[in-house]
Amino acid sequence: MSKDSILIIGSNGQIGTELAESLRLIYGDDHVVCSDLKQPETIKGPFEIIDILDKDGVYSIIKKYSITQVYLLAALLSATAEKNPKFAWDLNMQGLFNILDAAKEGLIKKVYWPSSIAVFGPTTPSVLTPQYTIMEPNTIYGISKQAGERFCEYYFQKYNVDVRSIRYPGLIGYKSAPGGGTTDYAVHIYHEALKNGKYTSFLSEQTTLPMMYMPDALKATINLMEAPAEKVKIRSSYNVAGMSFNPLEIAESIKKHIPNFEIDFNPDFRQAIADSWPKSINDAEARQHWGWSPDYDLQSMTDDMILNLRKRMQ
Ligand code: NAD
Ligand code: AKB
Repeated sequence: MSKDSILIIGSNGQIGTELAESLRLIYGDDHVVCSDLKQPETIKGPFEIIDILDKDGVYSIIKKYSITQVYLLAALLSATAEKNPKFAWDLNMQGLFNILDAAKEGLIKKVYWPSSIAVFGPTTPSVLTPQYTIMEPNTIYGISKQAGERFCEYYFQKYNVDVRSIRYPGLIGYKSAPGGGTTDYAVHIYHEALKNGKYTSFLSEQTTLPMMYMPDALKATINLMEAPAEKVKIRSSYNVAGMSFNPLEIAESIKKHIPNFEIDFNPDFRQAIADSWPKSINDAEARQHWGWSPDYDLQSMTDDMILNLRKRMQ
């Protein structure tokens, strides 16, 4: 049994719900403490109410459970952040500082903090966007993620903090609902296809974005966290790619299961956010440094989503 004890902050969200399950399989229920602003409907292992902005509260939970690793997932995502930019900046940045400082002070040994493809902006080359390129994000979410990446690297270089990060694309899964992002349509579309046979997309038909199926995101996250430190050569955040598609293409993949499925389009404010992001990602460094490769493409993800959502709806 590993001696590590893990704290997930923001564990009720889209990633946290599934990450907690995966980490508990590896480390055991008692070694993975979940935490969020509110209690979830069902609690399987240790759970604590934590507000990431309450530094003393966070530190006391870290001490209570002798936590060695923190996965910091609490944040406002792109669409929600645009509605409350000042609060999004405060939450996304101060939350990160509280955990980086805990590591700097020797309270914890390892930190996971997710970045996003939102660090890229309209001036970034949008096809096969490389690890190192122009980064001029024009959303508050992207600005906070870019600043967060710089601070992760700074804390690694100055204070030897073992912080690891991935620039997730849009994530898609059947176990949990997305929490206010621009890529959320690619989750909603499956639910609406199965319930109503039709979906109105808030992004236009040709909006191609990088996406990833949740099992691949969990694999990337855990592989990066378990990689020997010398293999983690990038301490800002790693590009990782899964697949790229637009609303029309995901609809086509759904039609293989639901032939009468209909999609129409009514773009809203999220269109401008999506238009500022890459269409596809070059993840050569993640592949070379710690052996990343995805298992799912669009059709195999759709097959699995439909199969599992159908089971859940029975
Ligand atoms: P989510 O919105 O589904 O979950 C975030 C969780 O954080 C929620 O349960 C929320 O209650 C909690 N939270 C909010 N404020 C908090 C606070 N003050 N203290 C404690 N908890 C708080 O988000 P997610 O999709 O699970 O994303 C998790 C992380 O991954 C975020 O940093 C996000 O930017 C990043 N990310 C997600 C995606 C994606 O597609 N889901 C893509 C790229 C990056
Ligand atoms: C969002 O759309 O905000 C997230 C992300 C890509 O960071 N899914």
